[in-house]
Amino acid sequence: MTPRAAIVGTGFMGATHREALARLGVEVVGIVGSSPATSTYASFAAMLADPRVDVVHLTTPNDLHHAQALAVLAAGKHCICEKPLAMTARESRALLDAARASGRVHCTNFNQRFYPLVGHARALVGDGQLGRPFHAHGGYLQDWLLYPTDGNWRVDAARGGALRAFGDIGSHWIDMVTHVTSTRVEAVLAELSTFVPERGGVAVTTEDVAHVLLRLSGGARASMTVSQVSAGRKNLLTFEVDCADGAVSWSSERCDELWIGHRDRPNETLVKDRTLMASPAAALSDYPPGHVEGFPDTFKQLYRAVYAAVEAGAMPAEDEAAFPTFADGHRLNVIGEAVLRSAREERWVQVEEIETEG
Ligand code: NAI
Ligand code: SOE
Repeated sequence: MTPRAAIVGTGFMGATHREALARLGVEVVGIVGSSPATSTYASFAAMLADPRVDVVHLTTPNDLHHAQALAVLAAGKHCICEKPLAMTARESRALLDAARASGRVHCTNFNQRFYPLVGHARALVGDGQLGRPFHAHGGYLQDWLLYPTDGNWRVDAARGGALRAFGDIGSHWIDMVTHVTSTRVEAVLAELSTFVPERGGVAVTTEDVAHVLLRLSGGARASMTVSQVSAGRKNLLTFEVDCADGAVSWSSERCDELWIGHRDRPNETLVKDRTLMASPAAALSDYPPGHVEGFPDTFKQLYRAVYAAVEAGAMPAEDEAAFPTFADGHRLNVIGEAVLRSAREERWVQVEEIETEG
């Protein structure tokens, strides 16, 4: 039987998840909003008690993820939770443990790695066609919090987490780059800056900008710039990976192009064309060449992978899953705490240092 879904949250992501599920033909049997007017259920608990619901999508503000995801798993449902998975590494560890114990399918919503040409970049690096990865650089820039009059629950540490720009968008960059290079972050050196110290008369404690140096497994290095105060940059996610025999570079503003750099011959630009792309990246493209597949398509591709596991009836081994799991979400929370400590103590912090503290 085709699995059925319920969605918690009716904002930007609630609508985006719903649209992606509609495109896949997954029935959404109900919605839980923050008020009766936006809900089809009497309560969150009533949704959990509904036997028709197989998979719950959590698209609520960050401070609600931990309690809601625990309840979803305890109710025996599969869980797709928006990023960041939790407010702290302690919370995300508890979620990962609960998810593993439940045997249910668990996913952290790092959708952006599902752009077709990001998948192709991973295939090129993974196949060794470009040689050993030396270093990655790039970032995630936005401008929607440029002015002191701009505000959102994300700015409030109690709702969004102690890290804001890094947790909100830097987490996507790290997920994407470690996915492309098949590496893990081992250590970080971070500087966090708050350039707009007050919003709506309230002092801001979360960062507008994060500059982070990263040591990756296998010896590669990375640097990232994350900002929510970069005028004109609406939602620019970029990376370049420079390898021993070539390079790849991608930008969300030109998401259907992949730049492939060479030393001894002209550089190439691959325009998305599934007939020219390696499997499994080719399967991330449903549209013919020249027909852009963008941000909303990444959600569709992510849920196709997750629902295939749900239909198969078992959570795949986490390192073989075709989608980001709670283990990936937890890892990002751990890296986030390393970033926070590094910025506060002005030193390199090993990710292991945070992990071993539990
Ligand atoms: P939003 O503010 O647009 O929507 C949040 C929704 O949650 C609102 O409809 C609000 O009424 C509802 N809500 C609040 N408390 C609730 C409760 N107790 N029960 C049910 N609903 C409740 O926020 P947005 O942008 O949709 O972000 C939600 C989450 O999605 C965040 O964790 C954010 O980091 C993540 N996100 C992920 C994106 C991605 O690309 N993967 C993009 C945007 C957000
Ligand atoms: C706001 O910064 C936001 O909606 C993030 O929350 C998302 O994760 C990112 O994909 C787009 O920007």
